Amino acid sequence: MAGKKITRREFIVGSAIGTAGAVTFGSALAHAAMRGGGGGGMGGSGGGTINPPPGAPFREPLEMVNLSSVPGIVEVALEAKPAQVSVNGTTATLLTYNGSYPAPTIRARRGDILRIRFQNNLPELGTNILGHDRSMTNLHTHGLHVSPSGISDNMMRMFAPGQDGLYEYDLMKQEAGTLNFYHPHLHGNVAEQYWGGMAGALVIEDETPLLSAFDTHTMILKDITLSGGAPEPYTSMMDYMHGKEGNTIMVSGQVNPVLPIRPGQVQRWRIVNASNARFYHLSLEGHTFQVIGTEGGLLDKPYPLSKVLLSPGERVDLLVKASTRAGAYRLLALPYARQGMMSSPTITLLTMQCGGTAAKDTIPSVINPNASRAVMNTATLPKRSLTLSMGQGRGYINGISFEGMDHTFMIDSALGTYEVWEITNGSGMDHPFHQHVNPCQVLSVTGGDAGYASFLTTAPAWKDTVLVPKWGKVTMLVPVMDYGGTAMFHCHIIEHEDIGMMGVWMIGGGMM
Ligand SMILES: [Cu+2]
Repeated sequence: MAGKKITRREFIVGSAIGTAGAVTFGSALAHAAMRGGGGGGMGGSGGGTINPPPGAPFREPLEMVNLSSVPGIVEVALEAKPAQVSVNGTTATLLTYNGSYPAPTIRARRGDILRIRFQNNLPELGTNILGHDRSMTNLHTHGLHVSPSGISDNMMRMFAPGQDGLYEYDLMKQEAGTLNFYHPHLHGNVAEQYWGGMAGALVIEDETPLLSAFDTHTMILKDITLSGGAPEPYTSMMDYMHGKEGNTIMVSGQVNPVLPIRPGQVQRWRIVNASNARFYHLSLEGHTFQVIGTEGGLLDKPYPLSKVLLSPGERVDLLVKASTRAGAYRLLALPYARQGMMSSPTITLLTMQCGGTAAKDTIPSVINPNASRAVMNTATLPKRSLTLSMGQGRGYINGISFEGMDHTFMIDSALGTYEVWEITNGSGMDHPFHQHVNPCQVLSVTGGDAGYASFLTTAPAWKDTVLVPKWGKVTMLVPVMDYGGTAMFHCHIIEHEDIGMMGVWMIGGGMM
C-alpha cells in the first residue's frame, strides 16, 4: 500500500480535420451559430454534429524508451522541440516532445525513481500577446504525488532554448494503477505550448494482475486547429477568455480511429482530456461504461455510468464490455454547455468495431478493496474558501490574478493535516480546478451535471482535477501529506491559468 493511503487511513472511521464530414469553426462563440451542420447522421441538441467517417485502425501512443537497466530506476530523455507531424493527413509543424504527437507514454512503478533528462530545443519564438517569452519552458508531472521542491515537480524551474537539466521524482508514495500525464507549466505561455502538442501520458503500473488480461488502450483526447501548417496562433484576448477549441478532434492523434473488439470482450480504456479547453461528455453507443478509476487511483468496484463528463485535465479509467451483437458503435462526445447556454456539437471520437469470435469475458466485481471514502469530522478541519472569477481579460482566485510569487493568492498549509477547500465559481463558465501534489476527495458539488456530482460524492474517488460548475460550488477534502514545498493550484482551462487563475500552495512553510 502506498504510504499516502496508510496515512490517510489513520483518519478513516468508516469505509464506506479536415476530413470529409468534419466541420470547421473557429471559436467557442461559433458553436452557437452552428446548427445542424456537418457530416450529419445525428441530430445534435443545439451544437450540430462533427461526424467524420471511420479512419485508420486505432494506434497506441508511442512508448518512451527506458534508458536505465537498473531495477527501480526509470530514466528517459525528453526533448521539447518543433517537429513535422501528420495531423489527420495534413503535415504541420507542431510543438512536441521527442517529435511525436501525442508525446510518448512514460511508464514507471510505485517505488521507482523516475529520472527525466530534459532538454529545451524550442527555437527562439519571441513574445506572445500576454508579454511572455514563448521559448521558455519547464515540466509538470500532472497527478504525481511527489515533492514539489528541488529537481522534482518544481514549477519554479525554467529552461531557456538550448538549456537542459534533470528532473528526478521519487515514486515511493505514488499510488499504483494511475494514469497521469506530463506537460509544460511555465505561467504565461503554457496554453500555446500545450495547444501546439506538448502533452503525453505517464502511467504508474498496476500492482496486481487483476486487470492485466484485458486489452488496455491509452486514449489522449486532444484537439487542434491548424493554420498555415502550424497550430492556429493566439491572436486575441478572446482566445484566452474562452480557451481554444480545435476543429480537429483526435484520440491519441487520430480522427475517428477504428478500435476492434470481439463480441463479449472486455477492454480497459484509460482516457485523459489533454485538450486546452474542450470538454468531453463521453458516451458509447449501445454500451455502459464501467468506471474503475479516477486520477488518484483505482476504485473499490466498477461503477456503471452511461455518460462520463471529462473536463480538461481529468482522467478516467474504465472497462467496456462489448455487446454480443457485432457492429459499429461510436464513442461520442455529447453536447455540453461549458459556458452560458452554448452547447458543443455531438462529436464522433472513435468507432468501436465489434466482430469476430465471441469472447466470454466478465467484469470483475471487486477492483481495489483498499479504496474507501475518507470519513472524518470535517467541521474541525481548517477551511479554505476560494472564489474563481474572470474579468478585464484576466482570471482571478479570491480577486487576485497571478502575476508571480509576489502577486498571488496563497494558501499556507501544515504538513500531515487535512483541510476542506470550498471552491466557488463566480463566473458563467465552468472551471476545472487542479491542485498539484495531493489528490482530494469531493464532499459536495452544487450545480452542473447531476451524474458527475453523484458519482464523485459517493465513489471512493481521488481527484486532482475537479470541475467547478458555472455559478456553482465544490467542497473537497484535501490531505496535505508527505511533501513540503511550493506547489500550485489553478484552472485547467490552460488559457485561464496563463491569464492568472492560479494560486500558490505553501506546504509546510514552502520551499523553493
Ligand atoms: Cu477556467
